[in-house]
Amino acid sequence: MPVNFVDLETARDSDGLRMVVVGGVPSPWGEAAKGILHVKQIPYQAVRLDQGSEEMAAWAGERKGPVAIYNDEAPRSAWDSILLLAERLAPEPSLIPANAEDRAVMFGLSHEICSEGGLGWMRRLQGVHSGMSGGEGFPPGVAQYLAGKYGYREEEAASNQRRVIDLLEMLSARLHAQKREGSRFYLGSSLTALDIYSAAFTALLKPLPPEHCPMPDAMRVGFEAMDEDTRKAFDPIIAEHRDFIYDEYLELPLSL
Ligand SMILES: N[C@@H](CCC(=O)N[C@@H](CS)C(=O)NCC(=O)O)C(=O)O
Repeated sequence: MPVNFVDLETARDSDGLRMVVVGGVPSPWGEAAKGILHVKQIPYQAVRLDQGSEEMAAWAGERKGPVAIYNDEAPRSAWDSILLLAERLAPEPSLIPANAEDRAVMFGLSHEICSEGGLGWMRRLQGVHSGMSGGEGFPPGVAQYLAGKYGYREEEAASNQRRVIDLLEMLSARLHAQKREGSRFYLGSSLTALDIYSAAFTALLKPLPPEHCPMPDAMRVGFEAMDEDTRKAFDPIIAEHRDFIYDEYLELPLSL
């Protein structure tokens, strides 16, 4: 079922789970959260983020997405807090390994994808850098806006690029090793939240095709832009894994 979008008043006046999400583009943090809720069949109302709305900021506590709000509990915006809430609301199917060591690996690798300094964060800064230096990244206005909000510093561009390459190589090496063991998942032989994070964050390198992911052309160019070395590090196995996870577990087309 497509995501149930409602307006702010409707969401605010409701109980249960509500989620503020970025609209119009496949924002990977939001798409991962939607994917987790879909796999667990947790019903929720979604509201598209309006960065200029004081009322929305007062309710959600910030001007970013996603923010998950359950009943009268405090809003949750961190990727891991949203995952833990989803596990609490619907323990099955579990997306977090029961074994402590596997769990540590799952959260560690997910951190490298989703947290500050991780793949998503650094790809965003790469798009900002290229958009601000006349390249093919985000359109200049968008790049300027994201630069101020997400800590862009020009002198860090080269180390940001190295981090992206390093993470892409680490993730693809793991998928290749798993494939040799006969598994299509990052960890063991079943789906974890890590598979969903990787699938969603691949949008920042190669968004799903327009029939599955409609988005403004200029933003698609920004999501896809990459230098030659980053392109070489983006092993096809990462997008193949993404296609497998979307085909088998997630919902297409995306509801943006
Ligand atoms: N809170 C998330 C990250 C949130 C985030 O980076 N949101 C971006 C996703 S593209 C956003 O809201 N962008 C739109 C904007 O800043 O206006 C986490 O660290 O787990």
